[in-house]
Amino acid sequence: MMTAEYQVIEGVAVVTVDNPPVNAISQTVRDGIIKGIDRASADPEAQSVLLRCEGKTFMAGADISEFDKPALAPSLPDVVNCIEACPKPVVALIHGYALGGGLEIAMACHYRIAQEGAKLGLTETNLGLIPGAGGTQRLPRLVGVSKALDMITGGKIISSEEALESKLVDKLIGHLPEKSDEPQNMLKVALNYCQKVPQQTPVLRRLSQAPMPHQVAEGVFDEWRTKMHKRKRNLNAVQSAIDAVEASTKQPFDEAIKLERNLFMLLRESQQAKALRHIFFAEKKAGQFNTKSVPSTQKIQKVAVIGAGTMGTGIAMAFSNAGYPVLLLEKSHVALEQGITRIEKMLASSIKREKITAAQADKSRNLITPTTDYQSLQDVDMVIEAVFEDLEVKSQVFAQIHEHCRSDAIIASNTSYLDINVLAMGSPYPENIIGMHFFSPANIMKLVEVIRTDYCSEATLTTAIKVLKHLNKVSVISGVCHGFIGNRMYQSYQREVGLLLLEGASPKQIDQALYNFGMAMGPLSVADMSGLDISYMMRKSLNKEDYDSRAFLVHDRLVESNRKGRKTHSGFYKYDENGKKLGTDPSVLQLIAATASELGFQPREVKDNEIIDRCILALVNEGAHILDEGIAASASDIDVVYVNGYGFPRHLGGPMHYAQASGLDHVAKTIDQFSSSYGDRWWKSAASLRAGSQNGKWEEVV
Ligand code: T1G
Repeated sequence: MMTAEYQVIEGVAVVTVDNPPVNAISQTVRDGIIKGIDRASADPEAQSVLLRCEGKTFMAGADISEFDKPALAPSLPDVVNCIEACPKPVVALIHGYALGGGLEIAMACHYRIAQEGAKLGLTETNLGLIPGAGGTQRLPRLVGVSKALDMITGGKIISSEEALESKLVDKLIGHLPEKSDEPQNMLKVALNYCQKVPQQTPVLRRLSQAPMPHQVAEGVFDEWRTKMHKRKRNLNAVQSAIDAVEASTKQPFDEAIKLERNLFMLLRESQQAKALRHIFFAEKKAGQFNTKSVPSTQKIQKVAVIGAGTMGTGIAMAFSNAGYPVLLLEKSHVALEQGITRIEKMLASSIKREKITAAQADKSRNLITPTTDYQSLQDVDMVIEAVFEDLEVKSQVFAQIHEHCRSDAIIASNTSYLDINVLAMGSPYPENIIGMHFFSPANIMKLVEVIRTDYCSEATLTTAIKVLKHLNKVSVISGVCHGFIGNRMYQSYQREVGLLLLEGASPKQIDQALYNFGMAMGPLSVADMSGLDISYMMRKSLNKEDYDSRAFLVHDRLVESNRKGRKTHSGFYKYDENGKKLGTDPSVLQLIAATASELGFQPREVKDNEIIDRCILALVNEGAHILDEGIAASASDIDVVYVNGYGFPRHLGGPMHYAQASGLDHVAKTIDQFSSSYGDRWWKSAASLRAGSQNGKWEEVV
């Protein structure tokens, strides 16, 4: 398969890139484009050049999988310079995505036309990089400094309409009536455009020769640095991107481009870039599994959600937002009404945050049918149960579902930690039973743990994952254990938090230390936000010997005195009536001290790095046990769970990648030290950790 074809049509040299699935700019593509441009330059039959792509999209950026290998010539800057220097006008025809290096190539072209619906962006900072082929220099010359800073620091993707408005593209091609002939029709319009552009390319169309972008007020760049320190804290690439854009306003192109390249090459080798590449590919890999055969998948057209509480309504909206008709079933009209009110609030909030339009909200709302009648389940293809987190209650609901559903309907439980095998064993069709653990808010969070019971068929598993892909979710397959992957690891993380409190660290110190490490929120703030009573219930479903009860005695006593966190305006912290944190509650510090004394802890000074090591390595060690038990298929799957479900810093790649970057041998030794100093059985290091990186379960995805 050619990756860059050449043909002349009506005086236009058409260079076509064809590298499915996203026309990533691999070495062969770079080489092919240069060969095509050189040929067009010398071809007397060609008065202008059209650069286009086959398939679903224009170039979606450099080939990320090449970044961990030695750089191969020609480089992307070589391609960009060749295009811009072409003596004949070069036009880029953009459809689908023009991202990263793909947009940099388009900006090296002298003209850009885009199909309506195309999306454009310099997304490199999402990968811990900056544009490395002139993007930080050409974009400000096209759209201005502020727009360029916003796009590059945010790694933002903009619409074709916004691109036209900001002069990033010169012309839009509407979706043509004959959809089936669209590529040909698009080509015809583009050829026509190419035949009309001036044969002599105006100098300003070569952006490297265009004047520096308009001067901006002094201090603008420092304001962006401050803003991004907050919004994209710890991400080095964003600060480098601001430096490179600032250089575009203060140095000639040829000098500033050298700074851009140097910054790019430094970032390319950085741990953050490696971690972000890891998690990018890990998310693509998640949800895939080795199948004995190509399993059939069931067509899912209509779903039902049982339970209209926070989770049930969020799940119902996740489906209705994706265009599925949803039955929302509750046991009483009062509960149903409360659920509908909750949905209205969520829709209003999504509109306010410009996540959806009012029209989309109407469409989604109209797809949800409230009911209290189990008879209405008879024609649904999939049911998701999201009732009270109690196995007995769920078993009763499953019995009612089985009474009214078709025998081939897939039935999922949204439980976040209970033994779904018990529900499957009680079913007449255990092969149709699966877990779909959505994370709250279910209409927003991308992560879903798909729990494969001991009885689940491959068809059921494949169908569930396919449906979740339609919901734009990231699925991770988990086996059955208490808490599955995420919550089981989180229990070990919170155990260390609880012990550190008893040893003398304050709630504020623990939260601040882990926030500074990069966690989205400190663990005690998270506990207050989600409700201390939720984890209290989870612990009550365990046998006492299955967890370190000392670590949770303070949590339990808070719940038992009705201090359940933000919802009761008091937990580890105090909150005002709007839920705003007012600071540590002094009575909680007294409770911690009294409990510590009762348990025989001698308060001591605890250092921040001990807090980080114990909490993060508790995650890693439990994750390694989960890996060894086969509950998770790979270390990268565990990373996907933690980055998408628990606020683990994306630029560290997830807990398992973080351990690998720290050195598994070093991590195993540290855990063994914890085991000897704390003596308890919770620090038994996992076999795969002790085996070190030779253990195949830890292979990196890139
Ligand atoms: N390189 C290599 N593989 C890529 C790729 C890329 N840039 N983008 C996607 N893939 C793979 C992906 O792993 C998956 O593989 C398949 O293509 C389909 O992807 C110098 C340095 C374009 C919006 O950040 O955001 O240019 O799982 O499932 O949902 O300045 O892919 O099938 O084996 O995501 O339709 C900048 C990253 C690079 C774009 C399409 N580019 N890609 O989403 O498909 S850095 C990006 C995406 C750069 C220059 C710098 C999305 C997409 P598999 P998919 P999709």
